[in-house]
Amino acid sequence: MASAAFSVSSPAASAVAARSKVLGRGVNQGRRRTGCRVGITRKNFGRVMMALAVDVSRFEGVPMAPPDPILGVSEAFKADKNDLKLNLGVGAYRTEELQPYVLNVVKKAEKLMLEKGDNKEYLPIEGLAAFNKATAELLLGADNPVIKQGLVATIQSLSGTGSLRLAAAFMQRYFPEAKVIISSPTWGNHKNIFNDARVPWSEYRYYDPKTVGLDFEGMIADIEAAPEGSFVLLHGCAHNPTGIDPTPEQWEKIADVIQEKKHMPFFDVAYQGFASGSLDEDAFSVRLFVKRGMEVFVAQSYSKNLGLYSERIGAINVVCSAPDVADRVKSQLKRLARPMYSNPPIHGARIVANVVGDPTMFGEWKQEMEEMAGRIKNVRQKLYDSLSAKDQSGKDWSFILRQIGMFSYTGLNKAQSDNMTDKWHVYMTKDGRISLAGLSLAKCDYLADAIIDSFHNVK
Ligand code: KET
Repeated sequence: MASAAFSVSSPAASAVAARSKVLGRGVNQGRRRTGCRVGITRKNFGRVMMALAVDVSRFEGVPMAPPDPILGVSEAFKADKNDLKLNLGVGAYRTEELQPYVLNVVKKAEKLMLEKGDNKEYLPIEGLAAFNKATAELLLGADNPVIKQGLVATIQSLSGTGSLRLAAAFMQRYFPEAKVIISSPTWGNHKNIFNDARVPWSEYRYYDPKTVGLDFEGMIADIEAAPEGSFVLLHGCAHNPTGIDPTPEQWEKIADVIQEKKHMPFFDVAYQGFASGSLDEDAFSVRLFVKRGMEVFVAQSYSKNLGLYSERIGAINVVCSAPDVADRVKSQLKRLARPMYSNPPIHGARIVANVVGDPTMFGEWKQEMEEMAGRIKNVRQKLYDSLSAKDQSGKDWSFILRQIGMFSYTGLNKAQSDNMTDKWHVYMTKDGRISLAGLSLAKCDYLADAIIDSFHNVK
């Protein structure tokens, strides 16, 4: 006899009951699959009234999670068999032939590492010392006084995401009253990170659809209106998804308001060197805040600028007002990391330390970074040219040229983005973002056709 109704109170158990009913799963069937028995048997004067024993998985109450809005796009792309398909979803650099790219300098560093026969011992909780030194110096400038004075607590963590998550855990523990304000829009995972760390967040205005530019007044007003002592999440450069950054003058004003309101600046630096091609130029915003003597959080990633996506190499830096504060903050970051993932992986850390520590390789890296940034700029220009030549409506596409970094925020809405994928096999995120790093010059005309069709023919 298959399942029958039984009375339970928890939602998970109700889901079990409902699904078992639908599935019509038999007792033995369930037991074979799961080996666990869930249910109740009610007896009536020695006679079994209903066969209520239902064998189902203990995970019956676990619903299917939706695909990730960014990484899920790559999965959908892989499943598409059409030759025209184009993956402009995830921000990952491709060559002009649309192939993944391992930097030559990374291969060189790996070869040296192999020859040296480095071991695979555990790293300390805070990571590789040579990496931590290199990463803080890249971010702040090697001769920055805050480094010399021991004011920076740096912990190697699991790339940008893991570093943000560690900082969020720190916030939750030591600033339980504080909330973080994030730009509208922002990288989708920011919300997940703060949600999972139980850090409340709200949005500040950033993007103005009318001008396809920065809503600077809105941004300043919202940062000003946030409760004193809020954390303000800022994209160090190449804002994701909009590709719109404040000007140096605007950064000064943002710093003014944050300082006045005693907020805590919290930078996400995932694209240093990728926006302009220059590591120093792209660190302008962070260095400006540090120069003012402010305490600052900065999460760093080497996924994009060194192409180390799957090595999960990055860091969280906390610039503090005194060396003993930095020591204490660092000790607590280590304490948080230990039960989460114990200690970070060594391979990517060694690559970064070797590349940055060797003047020849450092030079080669900068050159390759410039080439990558340059290829994206070329594609950006070509896409604009194609759109302007093909679109007869008179629409101004020049916002594409004003955006920087890996992405273009096209302004296409969800239905239009769906059309891009369903009709044209162009995979992109549903907020209208396309990764120009996944586009080639050869595909610009095709993409322009897809965008024009979606923009004008889909509401
Ligand atoms: N911050 C920003 C702003 C960002 O765009 C990414 C990645 C990260 C942090 C984290 O990268 P990590 O590899 O953890 O160091 N963004 C691309 C990939 C992703 O969504 O994970 C993207 O937006 O496509």
